[in-house]
Amino acid sequence: MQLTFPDGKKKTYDAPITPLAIAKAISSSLAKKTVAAFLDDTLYDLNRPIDRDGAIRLITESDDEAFEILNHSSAHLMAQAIKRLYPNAQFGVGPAIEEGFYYDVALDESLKEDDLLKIENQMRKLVKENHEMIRQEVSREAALTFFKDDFYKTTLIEAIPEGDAITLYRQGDFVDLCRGGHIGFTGKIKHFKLLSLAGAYFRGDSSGPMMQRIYGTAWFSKDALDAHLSMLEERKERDHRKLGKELKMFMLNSEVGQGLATWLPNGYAVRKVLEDYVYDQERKAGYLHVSTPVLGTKHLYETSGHWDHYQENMFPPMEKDDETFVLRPMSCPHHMKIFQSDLRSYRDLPLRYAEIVTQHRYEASGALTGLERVRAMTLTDAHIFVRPDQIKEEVINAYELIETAIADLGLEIAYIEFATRDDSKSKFHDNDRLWNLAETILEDVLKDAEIPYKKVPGEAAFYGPKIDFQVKTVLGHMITMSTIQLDFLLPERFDLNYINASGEKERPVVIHRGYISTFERLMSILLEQYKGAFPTWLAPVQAIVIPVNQAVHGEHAKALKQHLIDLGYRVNVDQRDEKLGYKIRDAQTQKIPYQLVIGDQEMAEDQVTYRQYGSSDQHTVSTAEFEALLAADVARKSRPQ
Ligand code: TSB
Ligand code: ZN
Repeated sequence: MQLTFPDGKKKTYDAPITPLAIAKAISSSLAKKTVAAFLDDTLYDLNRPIDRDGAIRLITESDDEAFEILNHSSAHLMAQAIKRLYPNAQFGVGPAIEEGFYYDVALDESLKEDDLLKIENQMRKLVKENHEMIRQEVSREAALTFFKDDFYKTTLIEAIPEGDAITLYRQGDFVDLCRGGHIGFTGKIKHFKLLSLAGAYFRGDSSGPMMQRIYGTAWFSKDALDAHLSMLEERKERDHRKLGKELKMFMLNSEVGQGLATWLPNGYAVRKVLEDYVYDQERKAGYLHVSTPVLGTKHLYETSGHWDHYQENMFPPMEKDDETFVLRPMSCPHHMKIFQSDLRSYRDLPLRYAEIVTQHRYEASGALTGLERVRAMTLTDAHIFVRPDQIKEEVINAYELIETAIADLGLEIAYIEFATRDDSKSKFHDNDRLWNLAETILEDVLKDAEIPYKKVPGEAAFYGPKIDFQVKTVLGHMITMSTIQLDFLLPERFDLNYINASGEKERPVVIHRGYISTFERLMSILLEQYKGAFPTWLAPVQAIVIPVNQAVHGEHAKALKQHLIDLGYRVNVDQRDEKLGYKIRDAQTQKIPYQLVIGDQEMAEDQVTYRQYGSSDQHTVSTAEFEALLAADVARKSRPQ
């Protein structure tokens, strides 16, 4: 048997050899770090003998694949521990996931957080016992016989395609059905933690039994585990749902309805700044603002094709008198009607209609997440009607407008997704000529403008391909924010025309543009990004005036507050009869950017003593100086100082 190593060297062996033995022969430190191996494209467990020729690549702890192997093995380790503690336990699936692993368990009793510690301790015992994880290939019949009393595993075995190998893994007294890719010995799993419990349907099927899912995570070093755990802590702290509640930004209430967010005064203050920003930037960039209804006739949405291709995301129709209405999931058809409402000449184009659009989409209840994915949303939308020769310039204009906004918001574009169609027929309109045209043009624009992108087939809108701007939140979570979509279909379905230079009718092309997403999604991103401590231009309350002594300085403080409000700032005054220190701490909890303390000197000299959020430094300046400083802070938006 001959193995070829990545450096091209070949070695001959006279007997089957495990990846561990191969590593040991090279060095003992390599053996310690080796996790498994690839023989050509087949993954070999650390202790699975290799008995044929091929290209060998050892996987060590620092390789991308290693984390998955460790975590998959940890799921087995956890199952073994559970089986020891609860001999009647049965198991569904237990895969490695992006940040760890889980296993679905069927138990008579329902587990509590405390039980996780118990299971974890049992796992540590099994690590000490250092069981070898032994792979065994078996026939379908043998597998079914082995698991004959186990509904879950027999169901899983039956789902394995005919002809595929079936393998069992044994570690001590515990045997599991598994495709493999293991670390060979329980003793190699050292740094892990069980994290949480959830309910999960067996194989995700809501008509089947409900199981208990246990999540955990395993790492190769204590430092890596600790770092991950503190990241999880930080993520909890930054969760926009938690922050939104604490800072009284928005409300999600089941009586109002699932996925229907209510903006409270603080949240709306932020949203209004963003609305004004959008309006202003668009006005400067030549957009025309319009306003259209949240309902339309079902017929309007049949004409556009939404009814055929987007119906599952729409709320059901409403009938009244002789008309049938739908709540709009998008505004495009309304904007098509605006274009159609007048005679258009080639000189009128591009025509850029922008609107802050409230729209409704039926999202599955399981998909709803705080403000990030809702059912009623307000989009910073636009539809740009162009001549074919204007497509490129307008896509680039839209791109630049979005790029500026993302920077103004202090966010970063992680990457651009170029979403095209795939062959799933019902999702996309079926005019191949228009599809190919739109995809080619959009891709050419991206290439010409040297905008790097990632192609994702199947993610296009039903009417055309799009480029989606993916933003990465501080926690590493990717989220679609802005979008530019190229559409040849809707102009055709609405029979839109303009008169060209030779007096003939021509078809315009539409660019759909989502500017800074919906306010709901954007708010979720911003809350997490800033941990609720908004930069001054966005903060719901930008400054709070705090009199040292309410009886003496209260009136002056109130007048200063009103003066700053009149200048256009959002300012409060704290007129409670509380100690100064208490009021300052309270302002800090509300994450107000500026605290302005007014005492005798400030009152006499027309000064303020200010302190910024997160700092204990105090500065005494004239009121006029403070105003200039505030103006400069607001003007730079979220860009660094
Ligand atoms: C840009 N017709 C186009 C429009 O002209 C359109 O609606 N495109 S979209 O379907 O991609 O949606 C635009 C943006 O809305 C998305 O990029 C995303 O940022 C945001 N969005 C989509 N669904 C939701 C949702 N359920 N909750 C919150 N925001 C959403
Ligand atoms: Zn649209």
